[in-house]
Amino acid sequence: TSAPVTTAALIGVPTDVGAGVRGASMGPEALRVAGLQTALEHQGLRVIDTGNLSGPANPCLPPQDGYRHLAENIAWNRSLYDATLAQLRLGHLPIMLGGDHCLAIGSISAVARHCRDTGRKLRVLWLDAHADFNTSALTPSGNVHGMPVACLCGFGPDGLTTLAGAAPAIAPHEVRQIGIRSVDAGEKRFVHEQGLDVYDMRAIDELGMRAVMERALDGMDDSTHLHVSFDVDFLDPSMAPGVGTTVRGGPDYREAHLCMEMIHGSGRLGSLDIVELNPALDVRNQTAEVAVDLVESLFGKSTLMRR
Ligand code: 6HN
Ligand code: MN
Ligand code: MN
Ligand code: MN
Repeated sequence: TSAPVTTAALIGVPTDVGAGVRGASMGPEALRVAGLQTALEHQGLRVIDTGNLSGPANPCLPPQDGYRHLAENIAWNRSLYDATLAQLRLGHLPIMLGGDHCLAIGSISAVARHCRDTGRKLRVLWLDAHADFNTSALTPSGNVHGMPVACLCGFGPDGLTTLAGAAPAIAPHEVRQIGIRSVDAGEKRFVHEQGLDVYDMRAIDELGMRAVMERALDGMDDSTHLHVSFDVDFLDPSMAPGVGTTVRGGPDYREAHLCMEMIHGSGRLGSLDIVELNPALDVRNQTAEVAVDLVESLFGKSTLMRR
C-alpha cells in the first residue's frame, strides 16, 4: 500500500504590521512567483492555494506602551488562527506564506489548539537569526515580529496570548531554536530564565548542523506534530539578502539544506511558516528562490543516495 497523499494548503498572509521595515507584505506573491506550488507538487504533494488573507494596512506609527500596531497585529493573527485551524481540521498541512514573523502567533496558536483537541504532542522548530522572545518591557523596537515566541509562551498582551483559549498556547520546552545569532540584552536574560532550548550559530559551528538537528528532533514519536517556523533571515545574508533584519554569519546553503533534509527525515512535519521574505529588499527574487529550494528539501527532494 502506498502512503496517502498529503494535501498542502497555502495561506498567504500579506502583513508587515509586525516588522520594522515595510515590504514583507509582498512576500506571498514572491514565493508564488518563485514556483512554490510546482515545487511542492514535484515532491508528490497535492496543493491548494487558498489565496491571501486580508487585514489592516500598516499605519507606520511609533510604539505605544511597548508595541507598534498592536490592534493590527491582533487582527491579522485572529484571522490566521481561524484559517490555520480550519485547514488542520480538514487534515491538510498548512503552509503560511508571510508576511512578517508576527504571524507565527496565529499559526502556532492554531497548531497548539489542534494538538490539544487531537491528543498530539507538539514540537516547534524555530529557524531564525533571532530568538523573537521580547516582551513590551524588553523590546528595543516595539516590533511584534520580535515577540512571537514570548507571546506563544504566554508573555504578551491578552489579544495575542489567548487566541487558542487560555494562555499559554505552548510551553518553552516544546520549542527548539536553531541558527540564533542576534538576541537583545534583556531578551537574552529572559531566554535563559525560561529555559528555551537554543542552538545558536556557535553550536552549529562547534557541533555541526547534523548533531544540532539530531538533538533538536530528538524525543518525537508517532503522535508528535512538528511545526517549522522558517524565518528566512535564518540563512546567511550572502544568499538571502531579501529580509528586513539581516544578520551576518548564518548557515550556508548546504547547512541549510541538511537542516531541511533532516526535518523531512523525521517524518513528522505537520505545518510550516515561511516568513520575513521582503521582496522590496531582494535582488531578482533570489531570496524567494532559495526559500523555495529549501522547501523542496523540506518535503523530500534529495540527491541519489537512499538512507
Ligand atoms: N524577526 N530583536 C529585534 C527586535 O526588534 O525585537 C529584531 C527582531 C527581528 C524579528 O526577524 O522575525
Ligand atoms: Mn529573524
Ligand atoms: Mn523571526
Ligand atoms: Mn559555517
